[in-house]
Amino acid sequence: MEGKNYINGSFINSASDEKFESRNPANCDEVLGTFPLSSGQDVNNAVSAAQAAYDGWSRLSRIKRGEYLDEFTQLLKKDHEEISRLVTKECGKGIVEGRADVTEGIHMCQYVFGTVRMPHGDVVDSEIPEKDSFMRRKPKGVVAAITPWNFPFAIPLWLVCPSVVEGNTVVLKPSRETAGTGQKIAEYAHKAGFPPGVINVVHGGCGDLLVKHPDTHVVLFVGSNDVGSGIKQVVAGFHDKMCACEMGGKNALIVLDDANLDIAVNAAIISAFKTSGQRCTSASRLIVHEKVLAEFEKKFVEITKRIKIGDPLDECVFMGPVINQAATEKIARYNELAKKEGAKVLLDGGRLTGNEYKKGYFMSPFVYRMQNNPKIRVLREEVFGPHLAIIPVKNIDEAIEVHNGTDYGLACAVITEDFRKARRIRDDCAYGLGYVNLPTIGAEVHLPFGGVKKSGTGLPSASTLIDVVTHRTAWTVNHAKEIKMAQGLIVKL
Ligand code: UN1
Repeated sequence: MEGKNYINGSFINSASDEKFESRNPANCDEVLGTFPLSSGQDVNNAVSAAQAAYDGWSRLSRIKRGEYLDEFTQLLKKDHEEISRLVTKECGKGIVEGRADVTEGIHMCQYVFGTVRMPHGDVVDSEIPEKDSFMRRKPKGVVAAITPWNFPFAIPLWLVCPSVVEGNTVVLKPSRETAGTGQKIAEYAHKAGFPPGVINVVHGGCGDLLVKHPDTHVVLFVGSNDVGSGIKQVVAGFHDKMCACEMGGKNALIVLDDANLDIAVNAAIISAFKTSGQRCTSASRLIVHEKVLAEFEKKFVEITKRIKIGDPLDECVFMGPVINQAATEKIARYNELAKKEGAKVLLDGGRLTGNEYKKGYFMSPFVYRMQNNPKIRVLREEVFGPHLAIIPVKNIDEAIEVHNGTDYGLACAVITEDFRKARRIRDDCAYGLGYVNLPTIGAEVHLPFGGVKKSGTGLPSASTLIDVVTHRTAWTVNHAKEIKMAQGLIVKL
C-alpha cells in the first residue's frame, strides 16, 4: 500500500519526501505500506481544506449529513472481512478481535445515522409564559482527531462520525503503527462521496502541529497520559479551543467472596489478555477476596497457561503479538520491576523465542501475587501488555480502597452474586465504565466511554461525544407585545 495524505477530497503526495513504514508485528519483515511523514505544510493544507468545507457542510441539514454516513456504512459492511484482516495484520490482535474492531466502528456509524431523525435539542420552559426557550446545538468548527493503534478502525470512527454528523469538519491523524487502516478510512470516506475537505487524513508524527494550529477548534485524543497531558497544556493557551482526551487505565477486576468463580476466571482472562493486555480498558489488577483466593488463583493460572499465542490470523489464537519492539522492552522492564518489588511470581511470562515466534513480538502472560502497598510502582503504573497482579484483600472495604489507590479510573468490574455489594462498588469506586459479572473490556458505542483522574478529561467519547463537538446554545423568543423579563426584573423606561 502506498499511502498518501487525503486533503480536500484528493489523495496527494506530501510536501515532504520523508516516509515511514507500517509493519506487521506478527511478522516483522512484512511491510504493509509506506506513508508520508506529513509536514507542517500538509497539516496547514488539511486544516485550510477543513475550514473551507465547514461553511457548506454545517449548513446542510443533519439528515442530509447522516445520509453520507449511511453510504459510508454500506461500503464498510461490504468489505468488513477485508478491513478486519488489515486491522489484524497491522496491530496484531487476533482476527476475531480485528472483526470486532471493524464491527464497533460500523456500530458508531449506524448509531450516528440513527440519531439524525431524533430530537436534537431541548424545549425548555421560561418563567415568562409568553417566552419560548430552546437548547439548540451548533457545531464547533474544525476537529482534530488523533487516534491510537490498538483500535485502528473503531476509535477513528468513534471520533469522526459524531463530529461530522453534527456539522464539524475533521482532520484525522491515525497512529503511525496502523497508518494503513487510517488510509483505508480515507478511501471509504472518498468513495462514500463526502464533500471535499469534510474528512481529511494526514500521517506520521504531526499530531502536535494539529493541536497547535490556530484554526483547529476541538482536539480529540485517545492515547497515553503523557501525550494527553501535553495536549491539555497546549490547548489551555487558546481561547477558542478545547480537548477531550482518553488516556489509559490501571483497571481492576474485583472478585468478592460470594463470586461465581467460573465467571470470575473467564472474566479475568478476557480482561487481562484479550488484545494482549493492550486495551485502555484491559485489567492489570485482580483484586481477590482472600476466602476465594486459593481456588481462584489455581483455576486462573491453569487456564492462563493454556492460552494459545501465535499468528493473529489463525482463528483459534487468543493472543497475538504486542505492537512493537519498544512494547516488548517496556513490558519486560515491568516484569523485572515486579520481581524487584517483591512479587510472588505465578507465571514467569516474557518474550517468546521459539521458532514459531521468532519473527514477531510475541509475549506470554506474566502473573504475580502481591500485597497492596502505595509505594509499589507495578501496582500503579500502566504497563499496556500481558502483565497482571493478583492482589488479595480481606473485605469489600479494602477492595474499594485498593481499587481507588491508583491515579487512573477507567474500567472497573466486580464479580459477585450480591446486589448490595455490587451497588457499593458502583457508588464507591472511581471509574468511567463499570461492569458486574463481566470483564473490564467490551464497551458498546451507544454508552459514554471515558474515565476519571489520569484516565480522562471527564468528557467521555463514543455516544456522548456529541457534547464535546457541539456548543449548546440557548435560544429564547418573546411572543408578548412588550418586554417581560425573568428574575422579576421590572422594565420601566
Ligand atoms: C481502548 O482500548 O482504547 O471497551 C478502547 C472496550 C472496547 C474499546 C477499547 N470497546 O474494550
